[in-house]
Amino acid sequence: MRKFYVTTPIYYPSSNPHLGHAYTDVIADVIARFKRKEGFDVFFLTGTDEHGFKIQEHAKGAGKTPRQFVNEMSERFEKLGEALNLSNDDFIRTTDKKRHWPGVELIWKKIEKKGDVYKKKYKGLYCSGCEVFKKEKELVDGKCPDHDKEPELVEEENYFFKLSKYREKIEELIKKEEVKIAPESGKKEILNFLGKGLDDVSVSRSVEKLSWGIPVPGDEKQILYVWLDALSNYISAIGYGRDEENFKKWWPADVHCVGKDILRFHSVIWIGMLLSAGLEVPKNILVHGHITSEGRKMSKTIGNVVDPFEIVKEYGTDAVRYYLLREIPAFGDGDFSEKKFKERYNADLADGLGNLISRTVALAGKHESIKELPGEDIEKKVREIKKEAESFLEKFKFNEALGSAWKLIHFADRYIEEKKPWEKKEESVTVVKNLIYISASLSEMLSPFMPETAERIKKKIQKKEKSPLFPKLK
Ligand code: ME8
Repeated sequence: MRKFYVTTPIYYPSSNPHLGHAYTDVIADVIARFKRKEGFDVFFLTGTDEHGFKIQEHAKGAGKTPRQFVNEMSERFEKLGEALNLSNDDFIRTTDKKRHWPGVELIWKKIEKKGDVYKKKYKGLYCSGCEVFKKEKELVDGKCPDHDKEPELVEEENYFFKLSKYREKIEELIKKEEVKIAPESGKKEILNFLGKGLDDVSVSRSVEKLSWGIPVPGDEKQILYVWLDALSNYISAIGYGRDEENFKKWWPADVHCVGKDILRFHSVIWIGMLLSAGLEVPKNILVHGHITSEGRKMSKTIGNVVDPFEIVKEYGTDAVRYYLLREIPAFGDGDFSEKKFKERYNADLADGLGNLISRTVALAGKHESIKELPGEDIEKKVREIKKEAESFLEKFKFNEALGSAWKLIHFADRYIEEKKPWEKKEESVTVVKNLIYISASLSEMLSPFMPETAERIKKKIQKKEKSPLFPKLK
């Protein structure tokens, strides 16, 4: 059986999860479910990134120890996974000393042994929102544009990783698509960035400044940079440094799903670290845009967040999954508003899909059992549409794959209108048979996107259940 390893970023549990986190979760889940359906042995990983300044500050603000704080907050991200019906196989926490730390320590040792680590006095502007040193020219009015915050001036001696040494190799891997960045615009952005040269990066902080993290192996006075710690989750979770066999089974990752804000970390620093440690590189990096609200990136720091638990509670898991996958273009930004959400829900789920299933059930009710195969023309149409949807999914174009499924719904609606089975009794068996086949095919096509709905469609058709699939919203 061929393997497939898919990951989400590990989220900072600095405050409650919001709809932006839900988005990456859901797209990674669709990929995982789709690949399982295709017969792959899938490992789907998510988790939380629990060290660093940001967490240290937030814990302090909440009057808790970092340990207490992350235990409570990380659970909320796990709960979000449950609310979204994620099929993840694991949830890694970077504070897990047994499962995560050995992998981080091993990759550090490999990088050090390669001669790629050196100590240097350094002065720079640190944004704890990004957990990164910023260049003067990246600031707007002296502030980090993503976090609306002035970075802190930091001056100390720490360890540096010779990232510059790997610039050409990283460039080549991305150009040749050995590390394939989708979409093309993401690839271009990174090649453009690499084209300007690459600096070495600071990869540790003094323990007096930052105590909440993993100590540098062999130097207790320094704490590893949170990104080096975090990126290693992708190998630590599958056994790097503690279970070689399992690690070999899953690595390299088939796809890392990331928001565009963290593409550079994944396509430059992470690839550099892996090259230095002599490890294979991930095959794909799937970059998505941001969910905006009030025209700005939805973010905890900006404070314009939508609570995913609330909308799941109000509208149901699959309606939320559907909205995210359909309304947010796979590679661009997309806005969330409750008004738009309701419009989509009513038009596509209640009137579109729901109505087709209700009509099919109502028509099927008149016939005892229908076991024959569908007509050839219908089978051909369904096959074509399914193929189209699958090819969109292979390219991670989720909204377009759903568009194909809705093409089938519109086709079935037209078919009913044309055939008018309620008028021509003798033809109605054929029409119902075809509609049942279409409904079953829709259930299958939609299963990676809306797993519960897919099951409910099957049940409704089998049991001729009349209740609506998606009751209309006011
Ligand atoms: O960056 N729209 O964690 P984070 C869409 N811990 N996606 C969004 C989003 C939005 N408005 N806001 C967040 C970190 N995301 C690091 C990652 S990985 C080794 C370490 C999603 O909690 C998106 O995937 O800030 C983004 O990349 C991720 O959450 C960042 O989450």
